[in-house]
Amino acid sequence: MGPVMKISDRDVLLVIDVQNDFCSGGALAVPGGEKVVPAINRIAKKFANVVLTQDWHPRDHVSFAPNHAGKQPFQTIELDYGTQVLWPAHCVQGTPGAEFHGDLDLTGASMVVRKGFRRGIDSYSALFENDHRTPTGLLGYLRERELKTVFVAGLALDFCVRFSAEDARKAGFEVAVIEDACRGIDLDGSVAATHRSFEERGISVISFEAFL
Ligand code: VGL
Ligand code: ZN
Repeated sequence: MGPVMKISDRDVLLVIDVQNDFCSGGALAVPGGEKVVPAINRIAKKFANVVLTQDWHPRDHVSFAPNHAGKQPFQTIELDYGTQVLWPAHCVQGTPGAEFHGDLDLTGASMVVRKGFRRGIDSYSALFENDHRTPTGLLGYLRERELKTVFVAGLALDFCVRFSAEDARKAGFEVAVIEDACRGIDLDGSVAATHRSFEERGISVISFEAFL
């Protein structure tokens, strides 16, 4: 049987944060994070447009628990843009943890978007930082390239994949999340909340096998 999904030149594969710190042994390891790599490599070959994101924080970043006296990872704080989860220090600019997983095949990617590089603001989404206003520039890229459908894969399903998919949908793109090419962190039911949100917003959830 041929592929169920016909990929067009207006489709883009958005690969979120497949970096060492989100994989086994990393500073903010997502369970099974590295397992997304073979699936992403297989489907990326079929897309004419592939964009990668790279979480890219300064060492004094506001989202790092060790930068807040008395705070532990996974506690939250209130910032002027809303509630912020505090994470272990991760994806520090220029460190091995911030590099893409060594087995990720980057050859077909046309664009790498770095995010989270401003000290005072986190950025889960590939399109807007966590104030929902500061643009990364990716929305302009997608529009200027006249791309229409955004397929999302990578890490973590319930944070950066979720926020990226939701922002792309809000901006008017068709959006499909390739569920088995993602893995979640799952804090306080955040994976279940992600699935409910995708359903409410008309974000499709598909399997990477649809492309094979
Ligand atoms: C992410 C937490 C902090 C992600 C990035 O890639 O989902 N999560 N920074
Ligand atoms: Zn981060």
